[in-house]
Amino acid sequence: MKKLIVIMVGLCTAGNLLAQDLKLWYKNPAKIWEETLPLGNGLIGMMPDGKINDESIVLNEISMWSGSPQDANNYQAFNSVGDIQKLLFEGKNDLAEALVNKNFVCVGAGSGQGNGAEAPYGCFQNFGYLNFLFFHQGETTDYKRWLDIGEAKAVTSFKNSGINFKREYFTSFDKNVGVVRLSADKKKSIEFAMHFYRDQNIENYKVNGNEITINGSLPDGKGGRGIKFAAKFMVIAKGGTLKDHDNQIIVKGADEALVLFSASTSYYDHNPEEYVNSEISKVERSSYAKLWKAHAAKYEPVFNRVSLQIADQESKASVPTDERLKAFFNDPSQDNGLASLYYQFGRYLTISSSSPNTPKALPPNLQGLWAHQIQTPWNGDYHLNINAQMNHWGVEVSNLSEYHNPFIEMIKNIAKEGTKTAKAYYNAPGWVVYMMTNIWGYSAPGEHASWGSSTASGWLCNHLWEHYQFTKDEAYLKEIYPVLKEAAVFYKATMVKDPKTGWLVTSPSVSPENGFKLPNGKRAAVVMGPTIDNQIVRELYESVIKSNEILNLNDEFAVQLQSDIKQLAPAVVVSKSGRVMEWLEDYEETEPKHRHVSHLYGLYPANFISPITSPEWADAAKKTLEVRGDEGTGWSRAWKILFWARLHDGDHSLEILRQLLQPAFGNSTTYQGAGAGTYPNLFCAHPPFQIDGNFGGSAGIAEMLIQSHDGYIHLLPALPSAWKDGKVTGLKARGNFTVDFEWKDGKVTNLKIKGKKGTEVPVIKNGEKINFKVS
Ligand code: FUC
Repeated sequence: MKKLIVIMVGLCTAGNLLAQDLKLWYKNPAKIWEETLPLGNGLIGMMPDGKINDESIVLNEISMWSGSPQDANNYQAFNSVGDIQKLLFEGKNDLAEALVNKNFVCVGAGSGQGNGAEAPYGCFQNFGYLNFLFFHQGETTDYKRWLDIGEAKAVTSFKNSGINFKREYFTSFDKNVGVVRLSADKKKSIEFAMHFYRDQNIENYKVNGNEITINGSLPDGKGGRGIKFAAKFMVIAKGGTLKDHDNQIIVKGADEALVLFSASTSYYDHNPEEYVNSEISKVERSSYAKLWKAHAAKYEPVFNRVSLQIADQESKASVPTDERLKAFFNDPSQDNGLASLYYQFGRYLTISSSSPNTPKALPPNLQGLWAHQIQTPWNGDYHLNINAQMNHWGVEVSNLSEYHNPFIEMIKNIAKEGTKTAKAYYNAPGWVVYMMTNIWGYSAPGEHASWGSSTASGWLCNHLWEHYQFTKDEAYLKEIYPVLKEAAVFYKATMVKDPKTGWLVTSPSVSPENGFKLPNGKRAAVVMGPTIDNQIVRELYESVIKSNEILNLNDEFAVQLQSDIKQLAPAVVVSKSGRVMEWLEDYEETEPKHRHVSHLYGLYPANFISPITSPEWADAAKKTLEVRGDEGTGWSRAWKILFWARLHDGDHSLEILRQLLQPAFGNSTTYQGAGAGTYPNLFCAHPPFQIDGNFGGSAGIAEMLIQSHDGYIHLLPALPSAWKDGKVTGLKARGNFTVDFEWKDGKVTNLKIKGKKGTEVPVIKNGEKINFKVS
């Protein structure tokens, strides 16, 4: 009887708070790259496929970039800007666009239309493959492979000829090395041949006893050599025999083997060969246990800053991840655990694809740091009209603030290059960069007006400011103030007065990357004052004005901005159809369901549009989203999760999370959403793989649980009805607060806010505005 009551209670409640489920796991080896499991320490990456007889591990190094520094600015461009602006004043956008394409784009090959591997722009590329041939002959049973994101470790295990084999892989967060341990429960069972493979640009390949060393260099895109790279592999076998043969190391009859891997490039201003020798020498005498302990001690405290449990009726942890994806797409309410796993996977990818404590660390690129091709899609670069930004949307709220730093450093560097671009295109002071960059500091516009002529400098400043908002670090704010200010200096110097409205607007520009129909029936993309620019410039001016106040700088320039800001276009103009206008004119879009929703920049990441502070604009944003539709490429879906979260509609956010997690098995490239979703290894499918959707989706889940942009710490602002009960610890709110709480039946319980002791902070809890004492 007692048992029956317990079961009944179990059925009646919303679900159980189960332990965090932090494993991706599969019953079969990976057949395609998008099934392999990503490991990385921010510098190097490994993706094992777990094949039984011929395992291949895709290797990466985040600075593996071809190309070289180039000046792609057209220093004559400023001579045309007046004519372009005049044509725009006259409504001749098609002619203005032709002139932009002629005189206002980059010089030279630019990004090589996204195929810049051999151009000066270059591309991020695969490092190579570590290939194993194992000599298993019997039948294999009990096969399983997994990635434990709580430990940052992958494992393949199976039984062959009655012997249990285990392969463990991790990229250490302690020393910069990759580690593979091959073991079995019967002595003398470890037998394999191992070699390194890369089909281009290898200059030396040496096998010597238990070591393989390689080096080479990548084309600089100007007919010479650019980045130098090197790698070293070492096999340490227990028992058995080891010999080198041809390009391979062959191990027979060993009890166990440890494979160590180090890779680096000259990007870091060191000799990569010396570097890999030194990294391997630091670990070659360490036991696996010692290596593991040092790795865990560095990784786990960072990962464990946040925990998330969303209650489920029953755990689905025993279902393989690819099958869970399919089931989630049918009914997301049956597996809340997958939503929290996906959230934590985003945090895992952040920690794995950037190394904030390393000098010259790079931020995650379009693929994080994982690539299996030489010519990566869109050069695996840093696209600045949504993608590189989205890669950082979750870092602050998800308690990984220092993972913003490599991006912030990149912004500071590109700001220096961008002073040349401001001169070249407008003969203006300050700095500007356009919609893409690379590790070489590219700042010029792209090759074509329709996608290459939006400025990104203002949007990048959003990241500088948000980092301050969350950390409240005034020393940092002082450091970045000149970067914010000089970005504003550029806009102030170059904006023009729209003759119709009298507003100060950017010109020329585009609303990324959408176009419209002109009254003469022609299509165009180039305009003055697209809504996104109006919002970005307003936000930038506000942050300069506020920084000047906070830092007591008495900067006359910030005072001038106070009058300029009054002349800017409003952040939102509502169209006759009740939507947020994308341009100054109420044009008909060429693609009404375009993946970019740039005119809602003011809803997220900025905060001009809010159901609390500007409900009419929030209604217009809702209408805009309804017309734009839920579908889209991977990152577009992720952005829409955030939009609906900001509109406080958790059920709609969850519906789009369902679509973001749509099982994706193709890897072609499409723009309108066909094939978009999530690959079996939980990588986001644009398609092809693009990591922004992972980071955006993870940020979206956080935004459903906490928001702090409206002057309140708003708890559960967009809780889906399926997420009845749950518990979260360690989320961050603006003001440098750390927030833990539980919720039951949608109501917050057990709230704890850590921060400056004794302060009272405005909180919205269960729909009520209260002041909460910080502990
Ligand atoms: C932008 C987007 C594309 C793609 C590319 C890398 O140009 O419009 O969809 O994500 O970046």
